[in-house]
Amino acid sequence: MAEGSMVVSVEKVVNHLKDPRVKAAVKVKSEVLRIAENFLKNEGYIELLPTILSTVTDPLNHDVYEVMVNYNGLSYRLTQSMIFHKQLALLAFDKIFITSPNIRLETFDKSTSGRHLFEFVQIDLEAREATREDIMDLIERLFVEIFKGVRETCKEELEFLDVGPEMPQPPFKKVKYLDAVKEYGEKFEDKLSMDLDQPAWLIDIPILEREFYDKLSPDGETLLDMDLILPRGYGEVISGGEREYEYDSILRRMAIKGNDPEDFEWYLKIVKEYGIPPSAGCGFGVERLTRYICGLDHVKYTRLFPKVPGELWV
Ligand code: ASN
Repeated sequence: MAEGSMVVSVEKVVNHLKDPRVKAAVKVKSEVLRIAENFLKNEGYIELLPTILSTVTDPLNHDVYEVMVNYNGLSYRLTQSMIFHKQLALLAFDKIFITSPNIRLETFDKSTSGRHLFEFVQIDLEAREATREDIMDLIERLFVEIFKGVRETCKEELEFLDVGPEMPQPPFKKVKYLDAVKEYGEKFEDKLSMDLDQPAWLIDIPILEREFYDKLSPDGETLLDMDLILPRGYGEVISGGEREYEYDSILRRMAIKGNDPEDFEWYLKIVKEYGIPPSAGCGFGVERLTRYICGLDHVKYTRLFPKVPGELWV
């Protein structure tokens, strides 16, 4: 066993299963899922089932341990996000979403962040011809719906947790990444989050701070993308943006980020030979949003079987 890793005892697992905080949070999360799925279907989004194994997955912008699954000599990866499948799915439908389990084998220093699980779920959505503004507007309306909904259907649980989640009040403030750096310094996310009392969009993220697939803005230096930052230290809950969709631009962006085109062979072949449409989308962390609504100090309380970085759970 590597240094810093830990096998969780059976007693701790059972205590977690019986923890009334966990029970309340899991009920709230179940309602968040129901409300989000209904809302998106009413907006014309088609639900896809998740892809778990894939030849291409999100390279991410931070270090995680790589997972390859060897299947009789064929190599698969575990899904870190469905970004490329979302873009390809728009060859079939105009608007799609997935309640998507992601595996990201985070480094052990993330175990105490309160925000990381190495198996988590995001509601991942994408819309053909959409702009970043369309997606921000959709999410703001969705958040109002979710908060309204859980206040009605989870009264008992929210009372038990002693939280009255504050209603989101759109439109959310927009903060440019470089302005946040000026105000709070390079590692600004926690400080910015602590200063907020409503969610805020972090926009115009510099090219090297993000993956190659978010679209370059006409300024040539920042991207047409966004994160949603929750208030009071809860931090990032959404990332998304408009996407690169032209073969040459994608290759240029891969070169800037140092991604190897060989790792994305299938995706690149389809983009080159058939084309994919312009789109925008985002994904929101279901556990992170639930943690915020429930006022909990760690996302692990939002799952019965949480995969905390560095720990072996059932
Ligand atoms: N789901 C995100 C997006 O749509 C990507 C991610 O999870 N990193 O941009």
